[in-house]
Amino acid sequence: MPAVAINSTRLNDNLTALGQIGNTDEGMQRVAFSSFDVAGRDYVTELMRRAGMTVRIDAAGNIIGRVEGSGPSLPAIAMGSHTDTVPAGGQYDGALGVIAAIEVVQALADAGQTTRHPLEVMVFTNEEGTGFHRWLLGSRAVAGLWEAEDFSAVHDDGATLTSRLPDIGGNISHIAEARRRPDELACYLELHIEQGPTMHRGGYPIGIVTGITGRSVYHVDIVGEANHAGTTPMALRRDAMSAAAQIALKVRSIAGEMEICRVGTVGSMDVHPNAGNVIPGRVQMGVEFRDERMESLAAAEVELRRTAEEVGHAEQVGIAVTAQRNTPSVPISGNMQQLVADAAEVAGLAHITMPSGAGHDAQAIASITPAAMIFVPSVNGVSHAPAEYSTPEDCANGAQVLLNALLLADDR
Ligand code: HGY
Ligand code: MN
Ligand code: MN
Repeated sequence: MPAVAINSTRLNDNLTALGQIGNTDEGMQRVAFSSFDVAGRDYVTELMRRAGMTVRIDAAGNIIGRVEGSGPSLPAIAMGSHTDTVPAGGQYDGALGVIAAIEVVQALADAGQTTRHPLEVMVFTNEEGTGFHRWLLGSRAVAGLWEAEDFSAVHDDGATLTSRLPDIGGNISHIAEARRRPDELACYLELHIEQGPTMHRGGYPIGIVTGITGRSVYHVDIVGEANHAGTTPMALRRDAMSAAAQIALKVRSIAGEMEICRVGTVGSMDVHPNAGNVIPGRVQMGVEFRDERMESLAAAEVELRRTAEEVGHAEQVGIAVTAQRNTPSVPISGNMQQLVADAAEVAGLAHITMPSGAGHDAQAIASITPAAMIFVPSVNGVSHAPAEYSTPEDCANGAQVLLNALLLADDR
């Protein structure tokens, strides 16, 4: 099939328009299941219809757009990503992959080109896991990877997932119907911003992802004794905050000086009663480790639990470490990497192979069909923050490589 060009102006205009939905002075608040999320879903659904797709919502609330192919019943080539953002997030994480996938279908329609394979664009529910702490929620439903903790998930605000799924057109009692069989899909392609500094620093316009990181997440609950900050002698304190501080520093050293795993983060902390003149009686922390090697994540967990034991005794506080989720790392196959390299060559763009330190829907979908990821640079490597930015040219390059990869896959 002759080369087809994406429309860079239309791509970037649509990306900018989506970026206004949920944009506040604290960054993007288009968090899953919020009214901003629903507005963003409505917007991309309209773009999908305009591109000639039939659109349906599956039981997990995933938005599935589809155009038929010219060939006899072939499996679909799927593209996609997510439109939900982290709180105070950026305008490109997820959004670029969705808008570019729609642009690819629109550009083919404008060129009067029909691929042999049917095409599907998938917008996955709650990729970030915000609120329910169950990330890749929609893509894991498509891959048949839901666990008991997904069905019983309760939002930080107390609402059950059962009650919230209908807000985005889902229905938890029919989740099994969201599962796609491997023979329904030929492959899955996801364009995403790098969310790190490598490509921007190295001047590479295209990244070929070699693998997607593993991630282990823990809830650490520290119970000490609330008491008066002014009258309680230091030796008599059972201070949950000083225990939390020691654990937070240990998480950094597990990934830093000790180099047990690639990265470690304490991203959330709830202090009770959170008053300046009260010794905290309780602190709840979110801890996560990431590494491509699952044995490194296991070693990090051993060290975290050992530290909790030690600090618990020293501070006379109770510390409960609960494993919330363990997501396996996923390698991208050589021939799917080659597909992206060939697509970049067609576009005349330099490229670099690299692992993904961020998690992605592709790591769920890879369990049912061959998957590939295409990266474009994040300026200064910033992501999950309002300063997240990718240039219109880089976004257009990524969308063109996505289209080229789709056409190559269609021929193969
Ligand atoms: O956290 C991540 O890696 C992704 O942005 N959900
Ligand atoms: Mn993200
Ligand atoms: Mn993302």
